[in-house]
Amino acid sequence: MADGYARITNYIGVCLVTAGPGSTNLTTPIANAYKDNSSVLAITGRCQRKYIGKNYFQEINMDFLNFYKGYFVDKAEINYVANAFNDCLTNKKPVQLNIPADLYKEEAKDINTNAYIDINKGDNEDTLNDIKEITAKKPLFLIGQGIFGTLSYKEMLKISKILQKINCPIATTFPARGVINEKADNCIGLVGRRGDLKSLLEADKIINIGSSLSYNTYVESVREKLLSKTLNINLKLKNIKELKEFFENLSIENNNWITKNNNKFSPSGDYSNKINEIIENIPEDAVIVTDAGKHTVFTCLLKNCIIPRNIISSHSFGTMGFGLPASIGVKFGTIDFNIDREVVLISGDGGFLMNIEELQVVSEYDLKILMIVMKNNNLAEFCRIKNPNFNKIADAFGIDNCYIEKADDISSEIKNYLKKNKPLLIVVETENESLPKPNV
Ligand SMILES: Cc1ncc(C[n+]2csc(CCOP(=O)(O)OP(=O)(O)O)c2C)c(N)n1
Repeated sequence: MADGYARITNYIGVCLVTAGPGSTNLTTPIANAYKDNSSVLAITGRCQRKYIGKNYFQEINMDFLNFYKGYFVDKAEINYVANAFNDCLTNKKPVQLNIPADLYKEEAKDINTNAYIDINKGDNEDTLNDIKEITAKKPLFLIGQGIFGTLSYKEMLKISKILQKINCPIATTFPARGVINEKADNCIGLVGRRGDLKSLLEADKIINIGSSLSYNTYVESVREKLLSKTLNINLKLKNIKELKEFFENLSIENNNWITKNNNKFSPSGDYSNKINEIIENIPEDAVIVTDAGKHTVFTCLLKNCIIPRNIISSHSFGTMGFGLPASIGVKFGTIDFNIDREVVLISGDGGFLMNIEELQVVSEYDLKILMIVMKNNNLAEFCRIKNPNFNKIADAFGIDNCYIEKADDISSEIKNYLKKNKPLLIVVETENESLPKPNV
């Protein structure tokens, strides 16, 4: 939930757990946030300091959550909170703040607000001065989600306009999709494992802004070739003005040397047809949250992203069970930040079962989320599964639900849902379908 909240708001998602088992339950989500560069602040419990290391009830070494960093709070000082918050926000990584029980009884003193770094102090100046001219004949901009820096949500939306004005092809990683409207003439869209490779190969210079260049983007077979012609620009944007100035000061051989690849994947079997029908019936700017599985790939291949965070997925960890809680966090984020977008979860049946108890949160807060479970009775290609009756489960949680067998019925259910203001679970019976081969 905290991860979903952080991604849609481009701010911080905070979660709070008890000591021991509460914290071990966070292992997968924190690893997920770490791999996908998401600002999750995990506040974890601990026994009183005098019992630490003494085999006390629920006492265990807590370092396992420090994939990136963790703070053990040893004194009642607010600086721990300020530093953890700052680290988490500016570095786009999960941070643990572990607070022993006895400290809750003390009052925080010595508040030194100068102890943490001011994120508004520029550290981009060198980068901006160093790179003034790009002389390549076939330059290609590769944009990753690092470009979002610590921009506000509203500023994230403004990047598209700046990028569309550049007369040079622009490609994106999956997490950055929609940073420029994929329908724009100069936008190649997604590149890499599930996207275009031709443009990456043909470019004579790839200017990377904000991509970690993971194997999802620079796939194994062409990785070295691509790395050798990549220029990394380490922009950490704090405001949109910096990006505007960067492009205004940059002299590039402006040309749109590539024709857009229109050979997009088109739906063929039952699974992809139904995913396509869903995509065509929800608002274009909806935040689609996926789980991990075939539905993720079909959604990725069939959706044209027009706005940042059009699709939120577990990109680098591929975590089943991510979708439902992440969609809840996204929904809370849209409420808190006045983001007027529908939230749609597309999940497989296997992944949906992994965190199905979170339906209680959807029910309790009456969150308007469209939850769609693609019921193919299979875990991707791996094996068949027996499913419970998802509709009865939704009934038990007091959530409206329906069961769809034909693709033609998807449209009317979604139209009705959009008119109302409450959650709905749609179970879509689906045949299994093989995925197209990825680029490797
Ligand atoms: C926690 C976890 N366990 C196992 C996997 C390996 N895995 C990836 S996709 C997948 C199957 C997903 O099945 P389902 O949720 O039904 O979605 P579908 O593929 O049918 O769309 C599995 C087992 C994983 N990614 N995460």
